[in-house]
Amino acid sequence: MPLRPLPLGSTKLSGGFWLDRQRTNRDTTIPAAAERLEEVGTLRNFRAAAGQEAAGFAGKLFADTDVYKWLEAVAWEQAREPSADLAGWQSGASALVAAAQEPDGYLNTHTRLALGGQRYGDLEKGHELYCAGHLLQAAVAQVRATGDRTLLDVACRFADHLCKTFGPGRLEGVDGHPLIEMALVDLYRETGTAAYLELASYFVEARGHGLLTPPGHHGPAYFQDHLPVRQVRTIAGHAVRALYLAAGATDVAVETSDAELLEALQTTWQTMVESQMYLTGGVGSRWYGEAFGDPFELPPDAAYCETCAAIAGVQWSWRLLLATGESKYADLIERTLYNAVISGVSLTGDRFFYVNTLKVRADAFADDQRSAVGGRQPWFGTACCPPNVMRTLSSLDQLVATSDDDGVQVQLYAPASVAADIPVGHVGFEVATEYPWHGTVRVRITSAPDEPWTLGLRIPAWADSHRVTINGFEGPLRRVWSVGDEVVLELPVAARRTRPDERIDSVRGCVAIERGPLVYCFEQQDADVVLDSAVVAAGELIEREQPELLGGVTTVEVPGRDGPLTAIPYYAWANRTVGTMTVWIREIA
Ligand code: FUB
Ligand code: ZN
Repeated sequence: MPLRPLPLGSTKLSGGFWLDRQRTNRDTTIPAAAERLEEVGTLRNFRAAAGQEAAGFAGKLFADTDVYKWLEAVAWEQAREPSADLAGWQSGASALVAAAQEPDGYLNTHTRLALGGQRYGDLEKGHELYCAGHLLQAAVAQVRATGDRTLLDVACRFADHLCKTFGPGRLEGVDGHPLIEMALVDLYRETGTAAYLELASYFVEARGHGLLTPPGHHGPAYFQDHLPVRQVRTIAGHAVRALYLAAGATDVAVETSDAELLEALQTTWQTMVESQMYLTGGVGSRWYGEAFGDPFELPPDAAYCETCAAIAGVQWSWRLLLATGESKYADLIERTLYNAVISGVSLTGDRFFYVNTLKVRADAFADDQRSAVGGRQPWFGTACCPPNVMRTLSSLDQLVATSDDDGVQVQLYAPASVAADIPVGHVGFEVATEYPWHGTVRVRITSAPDEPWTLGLRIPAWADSHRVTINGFEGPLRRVWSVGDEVVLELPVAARRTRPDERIDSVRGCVAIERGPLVYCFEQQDADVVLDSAVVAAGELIEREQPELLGGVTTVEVPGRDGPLTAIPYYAWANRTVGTMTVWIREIA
């Protein structure tokens, strides 16, 4: 792999935008989830499956995953900073999960409580391996973050059972909802057990051969069973499924040195970015099937952009970044995190968007709990998104930097301390910045060997210029560094206008405002004219730092035909009132 992730704990966010969000996640979101998981019966399902309480199954058939994703967040949080609450949640819920496991390693509370223990009867819709996948991921997080092997033992027993059950000459099938592929590779990396990688590889290769019967009116693309993964060039079907599969297939390609598969995945990623992705990094333009649309089918008002799909996109891009070293993947991680992911949770941390639309019309009608028109919700009947946000924020430090044999690369700009062991020795540095509000990034070397190494600084594709100085002078970033050396990167975060591809008919003739990595939007409450018919004009974009607004943002005033309009960062919309909102706005030609 060209790039490697840094070991857990070697990168620590120390302030700024993302640490604020991590604090809210830790102090509000994760504790609130502990209450919700009890209130709605998700934890009780485990007690009932373990025979500790008499109760029927509550929730959706994949509800176990809500506990697993939350446990994953709890684990990553403890790596950031242990606490008695976190430790208590971890030991309590992990013991419950272990108690619910069956003697042969199988574990699924829905199967036990609602199906009388009947397994694998509905691979299309049953989500049994999807649930297993989230358990495996939580287990890997737990042992890495805390050293606690409770879930890892459960996960390995379950994975061993899966290896005995699935594969050529055994049960030949795949799960309707991918995820197990990525999770098995994670478990393989943690344990070194080759059978887990082999099973992941089997699941990737078996897909696309019509093993599944599509549900309802859907076709096989709904769960990516229309084409073998290595033949896909345009991503299709249910967005979360498609992206988890792509991430897992990338893991398999890397671990098996399968260049053909990796190339197919890179091409598919490129097609997605060029033609199937919203400006926010959100994906999924169809409510029907929660699915990708055709190329350039990107209606802003009907956007689905599920929070989980954005998170899955980050996971896939991270894997491709490591596999190729190409910074366009980190660019998309940044775009998606700042926009499509973080819009999924309120500034207060206790309300969530499932759907991250790019436009809400006046008098829009919320006929679905998932609709953004109703504002962020405290929880959902299908509660996949909230705990997915939690684990993403808790593990964000891990995306800040990477390393290779030549040095360390800063991938996300945030106040942080970074340390890494590279072949020439131990390196360390501190990053200070007010990114994304200001474009100055200072890196101060705190530890350096006597040999040359390269400090890599990603230049985002949105930056049309940049300047780097070392101790005040321009020069190469490969050198023998000394403790105290200071590198200053200047990125032009000034507000800019972005125009859509002509082929996206629903926003043709419109413009969007971006500033650094942030996409902006207009809310009716900031406008004196009716937003649905507002038109913006040429002229200066006026930026205003507003420390008291929405947790501290920079707004952008845009000249309009009928007076100026104020734009706020998209992630912050619907945090005051919920009303008309738009990212794209008509522009006078
Ligand atoms: O099917 C499990 C989860 O529920 C999916 O990932 C989401 O899209 C939602 O449909
Ligand atoms: Zn979701």
